[in-house]
Amino acid sequence: MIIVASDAHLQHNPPHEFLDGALIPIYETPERVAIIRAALERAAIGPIVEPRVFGIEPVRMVHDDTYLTYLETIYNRWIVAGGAPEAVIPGTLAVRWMSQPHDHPLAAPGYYTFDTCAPIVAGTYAAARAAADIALTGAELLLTGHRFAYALCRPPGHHAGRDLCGGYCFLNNAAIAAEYLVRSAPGFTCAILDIDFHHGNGTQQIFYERSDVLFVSIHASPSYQYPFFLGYADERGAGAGEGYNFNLPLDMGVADREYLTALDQALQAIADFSPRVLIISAGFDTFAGDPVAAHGGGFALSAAVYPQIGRRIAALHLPVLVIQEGGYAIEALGDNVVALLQGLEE
Ligand code: SP5
Ligand code: ZN
Repeated sequence: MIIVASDAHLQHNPPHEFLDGALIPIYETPERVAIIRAALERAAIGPIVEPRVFGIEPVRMVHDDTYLTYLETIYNRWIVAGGAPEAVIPGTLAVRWMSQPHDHPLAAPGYYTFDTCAPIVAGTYAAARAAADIALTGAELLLTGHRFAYALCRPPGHHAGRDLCGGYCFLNNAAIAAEYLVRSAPGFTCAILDIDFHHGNGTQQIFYERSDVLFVSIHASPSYQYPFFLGYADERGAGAGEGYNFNLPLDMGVADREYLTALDQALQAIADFSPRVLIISAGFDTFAGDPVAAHGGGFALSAAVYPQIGRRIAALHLPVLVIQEGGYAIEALGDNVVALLQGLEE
């Protein structure tokens, strides 16, 4: 298993997020990557390689130019306009009947952000671009014949839409990799299986009207969990994409057995689609006691479930790119990542 990682994420280190009405130290920290890397090295999972630099084009295939310019420039513009230097966090949000585009540095964050948990600092855009390069490098490894690759992306991506950031996500790494793969040859297809605790609202939006990328997500039901406003079972895709979006929302407190039942349903849908490659949006906030999932009610998965998830995914006999998303139970995060990857390779 080849691992793709870099230190570029260190530039993205906001001090806080505004979570459920409280300004708190951010859960999505650089330490997450350090802990995962240490566990990968300890377990000797495979060589760790630096990402190749792909440039902006594959990113533009997923995200709007105006949004990319926003991400690249907002921190400096925000500071000049009097915004707090700690991080860009929107105050006024563009919603429903008041959603005119706005370019004022203190207003634009409310147009391009859907929550208060995606703080932007000076290095955020560079870090997010490096994470996209990590995912793209993983995709390229599959195209050159590798069966498995692991993209250690930070910041994560699955909440980011075409022109929206939120939930610690700025660029949708999995979507950028999927788009790159399906463009690599005519008729190429890709499935994305999202096993982060939270619904991958951004990935769903990006591919909602597409039949070449199947999106399947297992997550806490939006009836009680973030991102609340998307991720229900009746969202099945639209237009040409009808039938190519599959959500499996689960109840609070779900444990290994129920989770694996949902996983088997997800894997059956992927087998029926029969894609050329599979991308896993791999979050580990499904783990019992994850502190972010605990806000509102989490799952109760044990450490023993992650190798089983890996084994069941591997049984599809597809090339697999694992892309890192969430996971905030720091003490267990590295071991859980290793467990999933070892299960895949068994
Ligand atoms: C990549 C990733 O895992 N992002 C997760 C971001 C979640 N942040 C917000 C969580 C808010 C939970 N509040 C729920 C309260 C329900 N009563
Ligand atoms: Zn998550």
